[in-house]
Amino acid sequence: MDETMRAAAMLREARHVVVFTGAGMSAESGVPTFRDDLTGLWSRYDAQRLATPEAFRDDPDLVWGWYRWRAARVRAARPNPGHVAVAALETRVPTLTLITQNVDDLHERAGSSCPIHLHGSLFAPRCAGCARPFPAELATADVEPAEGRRIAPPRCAICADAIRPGVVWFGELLPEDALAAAYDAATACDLALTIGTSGVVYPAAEIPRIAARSGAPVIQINPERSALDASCDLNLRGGAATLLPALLR
Ligand code: BJW
Ligand code: ZN
Repeated sequence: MDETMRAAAMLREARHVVVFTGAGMSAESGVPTFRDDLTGLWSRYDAQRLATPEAFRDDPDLVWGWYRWRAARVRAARPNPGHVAVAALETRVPTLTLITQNVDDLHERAGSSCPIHLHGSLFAPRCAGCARPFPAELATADVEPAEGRRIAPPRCAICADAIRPGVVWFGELLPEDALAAAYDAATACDLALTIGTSGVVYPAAEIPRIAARSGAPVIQINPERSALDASCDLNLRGGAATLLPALLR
């Protein structure tokens, strides 16, 4: 039996599946990953200048403009057949917990019911001062802003502080409830699927490792080697948009 067929058979038997996704899940929708050599965001941008609280404090217009550009790109993108397959899987297994590191909304748009967003969302801006949510529609440009354009963030109507993207930057804590729910699911599941993540950003990268330590087989979908290879029982080398639909056939 080839590896894809073995993985499909394991999925059919499973009672509680954890699906853990990273940027590679949305790559075939045209959303850039972070660490891929040529197309990854961090090959063109300095993470320290864009994805830290210090970066936002030092140059809010640069950071806000960059996130507006990314949000507009995601709005123009569509879920790929991999997202659709993950949503379909939810109807086939008794319990499925979808845990994503992605800040896009492509899982939701493909029909997944309530993904756990470990790193927040491009579409949930909030006040940097008082944390009040800010209406996303007032923060999203209709037209994709030019890449690299500075845009001044809107101001909070209550405390006048700057509005910031509702994502988790380096050095910030992950949302406590989301992380706890993810850890619980990883401990309880009887099969985990890790898709399109390099597995180097913590604490999220613990999720498949916790599943493995708890005795669940872990299947990885990634065209390249990753830091998670050694924790996985099956390493399926290929893109999410091709392999995931094949697993459900
Ligand atoms: C395909 C494909 C296709 C391509 N199909 N696949 C323990 C050890 C060391 C460091 C730390 C540690 N614990 C904490 C840290 C510090 C830090 C960290 O992890 N640093 C390491 C990078 C060294 N973590 C944090 O700071 C976290 N906070 C925290 O720990 O708080 C406690 C604390 C506070 C103070 C001090 C210390 C601790 C927060 C992490 C937040 C991460 N935020 C980002 C940005 C979000 C906003 C935004 O989008 O701008 O989240 S960084 C970025 O990386 C983003 C992603 O969610 C995350 C993971 O990336 P992902 O998804 O894996 O993407 P890539 O690009 O890396 O990989 C893509 C993969 O897809 C590749 O493998 C491709 O091959 C594959 N692929 N095409 C399938 N078609
Ligand atoms: Zn405020």
